[in-house]
Amino acid sequence: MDAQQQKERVKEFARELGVDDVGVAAASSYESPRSPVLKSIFPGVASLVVMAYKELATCESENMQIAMNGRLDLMEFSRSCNYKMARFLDREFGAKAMTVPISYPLMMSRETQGSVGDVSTRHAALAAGLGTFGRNNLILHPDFGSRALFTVVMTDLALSGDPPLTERLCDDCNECVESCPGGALDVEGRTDVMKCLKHSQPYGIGGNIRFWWKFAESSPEEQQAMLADERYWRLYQAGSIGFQYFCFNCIKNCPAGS
Ligand code: B12
Ligand code: SF4
Ligand code: SF4
Repeated sequence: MDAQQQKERVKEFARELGVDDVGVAAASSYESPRSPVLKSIFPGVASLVVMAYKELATCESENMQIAMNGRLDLMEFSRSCNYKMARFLDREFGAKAMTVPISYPLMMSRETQGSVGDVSTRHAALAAGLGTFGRNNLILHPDFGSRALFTVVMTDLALSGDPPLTERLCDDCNECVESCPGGALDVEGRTDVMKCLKHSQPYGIGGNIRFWWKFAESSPEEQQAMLADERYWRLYQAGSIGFQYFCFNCIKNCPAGS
């Protein structure tokens, strides 16, 4: 089997898994200036298999439990697809493979502020021809627009890469910018991470630290009241499921996609 036939076999397997779209990139065409160099993670990496998943309509719900549950469903499904794809590459071609998740685990430190992925799945999707950047700094997929999420399987198998898309899929309607509650998209080409986090993850690490700081300085009566407060209960849930998003505006309000 040549590199082209191997790629077709890999794509066929991805579709059998139920993945919505799949693309392949040569590792050398991945460019993400702020993320670590791929070879520092996987010295033999030759190709990236990038899988795309359509976000469910749950992201449109004002009920944030239902909205997040759709994302959790997608994350669980994509984790299984990643594992199966990695095992397939090993079984079928004797190739080494390493998986990259939708989001977590992520390098957490004050320096990176939990905002730099070890492998940027957006830049991998761009290199694999699965979409192009929009005004919301997300990759717009030709069919799913902003409602597309990506996982990556890195492999030492040299597969033939897909051509990058050249079409601009964003029509600059500005809906994403106007509906962002924190003004995180005001500067073109840059998401203000802190402004986004404040609204999209109010019970994330910042909220957690503030809560426990205040708790430590409070009297026993105040502490009791704090533990009975909805804020603590929400922090508890966000922590136990990993994290919880409370904003999907820049994806749900984007009209791109067919
Ligand atoms: C950490 C993280 C976050 C952090 C920080 C994001 C950040 N730094 O931009 C926070 C919590 C703020 C966040 C928010 C969101 N995230 Co997030 N996040 C990630 C994660 C895990 C890493 C991102 C990363 O590596 N950033 C660091 C480097 C690579 O980014 P960067 O160099 O700053 O890149 C920016 C610029 O270089 C610029 N850029 C680069 N090239 C080009 C080219 C052009 C033409 C333009 C205009 C811009 C541009 O755009 C980038 C974004 O600002 C990725 C998954 C992953 N492993 O990649 C998901 C990911 C980016 N998130 C995703 C989503 C959906 C969201 C949210 C909508 C939250 C939600 N409710 O789901 C918001 C959207 C925010 C937004 N509009 O930008 C998806 C996006 C899917 C897509 N279609 O693109 C990803 C890819 C998850 C996935 N695996 O699918 N996220
Ligand atoms: S997720 Fe919400 S807060 Fe973050 S950039 Fe998108 S619209 Fe703004
Ligand atoms: S909402 Fe409009 S401006 Fe924003 S990314 Fe989508 S098409 Fe582009």
